Amino acid sequence: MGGGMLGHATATAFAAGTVARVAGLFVTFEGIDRSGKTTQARMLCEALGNQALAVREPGGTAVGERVRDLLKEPHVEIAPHAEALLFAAARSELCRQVIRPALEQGRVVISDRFLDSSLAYQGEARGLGVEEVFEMNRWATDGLLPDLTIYLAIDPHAAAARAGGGDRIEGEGLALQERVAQAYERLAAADAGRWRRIDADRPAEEIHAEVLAAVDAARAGAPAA
Ligand code: ATM
Repeated sequence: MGGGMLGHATATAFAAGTVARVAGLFVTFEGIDRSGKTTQARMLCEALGNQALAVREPGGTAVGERVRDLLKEPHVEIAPHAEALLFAAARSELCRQVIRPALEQGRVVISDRFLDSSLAYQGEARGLGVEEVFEMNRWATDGLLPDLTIYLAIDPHAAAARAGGGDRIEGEGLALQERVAQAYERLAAADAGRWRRIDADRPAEEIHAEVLAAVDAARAGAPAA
């Protein structure tokens, strides 16, 4: 398994902000494959209406969508370092072209996955090291972090029983999803101010109500957890 979770010094420096905070609210959804992120991101977006902007990772820009196709292609072999760099390249474009401008206009940006996916999948599950992947992404994104990260927690066996899946990473099976789930648990526990852990093995409407409450709390400046 990869390096440790974020060191205290790094987490503190990043929380303090290397880049000035912008207006708006940046909400991300995280979780293993088939945890319901995409459904919940859509429901939140619909609930917020025009003030919301939905994005997905990787994707959302010309480069990002092409990188997405490459990363999802089942027959392309990609080594872990290149995989991490490709996700970060797509993320960098999305931050500069879409997310930051929308936040500066005061919108609520809702992203289906962000930097924490790279920490969990590439940093921890692929063994590249969470600190290393974090630093590389900090450079790629100019230090943009979500205001609120919703973690949809579900047992990997229960998630596997749900329909869907099938791309290159999803096809790697339960062992990878278990490592990723453990990584998410540690990341969420290490920064309770940003993360909100929600039990995802429940009806979508129940989860949505908790998501809305967490977003309201984040807007009011209250701790997310
Ligand atoms: P979706 O589940 O959101 O479609 O993402 C596709 C895959 O990309 C997903 N695989 N599985 N299981 C998670 C993976 N991924 C990473 O490994 N690192 C990242 O930084 C991102 C954004 C996604």
